[in-house]
Amino acid sequence: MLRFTTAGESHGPALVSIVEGLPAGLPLAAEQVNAELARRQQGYGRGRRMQIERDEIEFLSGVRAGETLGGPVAMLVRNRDWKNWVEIMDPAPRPEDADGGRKRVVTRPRPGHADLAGLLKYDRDDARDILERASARETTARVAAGAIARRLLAEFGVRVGSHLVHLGGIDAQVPESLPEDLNAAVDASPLRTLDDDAAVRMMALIDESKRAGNTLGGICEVVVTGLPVGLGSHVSWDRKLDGRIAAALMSIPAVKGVEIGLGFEAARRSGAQVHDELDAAPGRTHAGNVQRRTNRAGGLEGGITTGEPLVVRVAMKPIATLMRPLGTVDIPSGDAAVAVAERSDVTAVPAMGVIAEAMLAFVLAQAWMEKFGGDSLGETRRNVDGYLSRVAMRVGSGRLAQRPDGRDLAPDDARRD
Ligand code: EPS
Repeated sequence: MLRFTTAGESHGPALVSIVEGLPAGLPLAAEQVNAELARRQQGYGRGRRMQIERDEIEFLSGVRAGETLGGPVAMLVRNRDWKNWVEIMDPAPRPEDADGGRKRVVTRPRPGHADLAGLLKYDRDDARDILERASARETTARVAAGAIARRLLAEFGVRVGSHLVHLGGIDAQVPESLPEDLNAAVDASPLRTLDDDAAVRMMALIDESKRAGNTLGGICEVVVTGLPVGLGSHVSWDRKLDGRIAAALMSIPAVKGVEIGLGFEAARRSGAQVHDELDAAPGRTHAGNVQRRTNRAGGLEGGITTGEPLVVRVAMKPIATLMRPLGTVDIPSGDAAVAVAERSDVTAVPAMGVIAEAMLAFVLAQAWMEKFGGDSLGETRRNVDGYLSRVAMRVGSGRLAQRPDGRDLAPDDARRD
């Protein structure tokens, strides 16, 4: 099973990302991971922290001479800001300090943040013990894991991209057909959107929100091309790929909604206006020689990929740290107070798109390895080729079906199938 875990606090010494279950022989260079980390650091509306950090990984294990070994890949990302936080985040007890090492204690929890629920659940007196881990800084380690997943998928022609489609009440116009290399088209844009006019208005809104001490949410669309039919499964709830995708994306800090294809809009339409009609499409082998006239399903039917592009929209609420803070209670006294105003961003929606790409890439790489397996990349590739050559023989072949050896099935065999 392909899986990953992360460790690290926002202002601690470093973040760690461990990816396990990769096949051996996958070409992998630190620069490929770092390129994704740099993309996550972009976006208009981020605060000063992003000027301090320059996120780069160091491989600690699992990679040799530019190839995976099949063992866990551990990656370290140092926090440059750590040097400013040693006294506050020191793992060691500090008996020499009058406050025992507990500086910048947070007792006025921010509405909408994990501060209060976490503090009560973990029985802490200082919400910093919660917020340092709840911080979206952790998503750096997710993007590092996702970069490896993306690298695996790229071996098979699968490409993951995203763009921002909404920010704080302003919609971006989305063209009828997206550029083939979506990220190449939007990464240079300060908001990662395809609509330059909307971007200008969004940036003005971000400036206005900053002056007002307020924050903004938004929506990104993530698009995956090159997937074959058959990842995920209809047979059990926890193998349905749409559910797994939604869970992974909903786990991103501040994400409040996920739509696949038409999403909520599908509930408002009739069946004839929702379901994608089929045409035979000889040669479109990855989709079983079929083409859908529309892609309202967003590339998934029955929890299984269809071979059409996977299209997912992810909604992020405004960041919970407001510079003009909201009302709260002071925990020790119970008195009315205003929430803590930690340094933060006005918006991180452009970065969320990159994080969503990473999480989606990881779930797809997991489904890929479940379907095709393989201890080495070569073995995975042979399994993929075998499956795709079978799928290529299906719809429109003029036959019922064939055996894996290529011989026609006799009608009785077909019945037994
Ligand atoms: C964050 C607050 C800010 C963000 C941070 C997430 O950090 P700081 O408190 O150090 O200014 O910049 O995001 C990152 C550090 C990052 O790498 O994305 C928060 O409270 O969630």
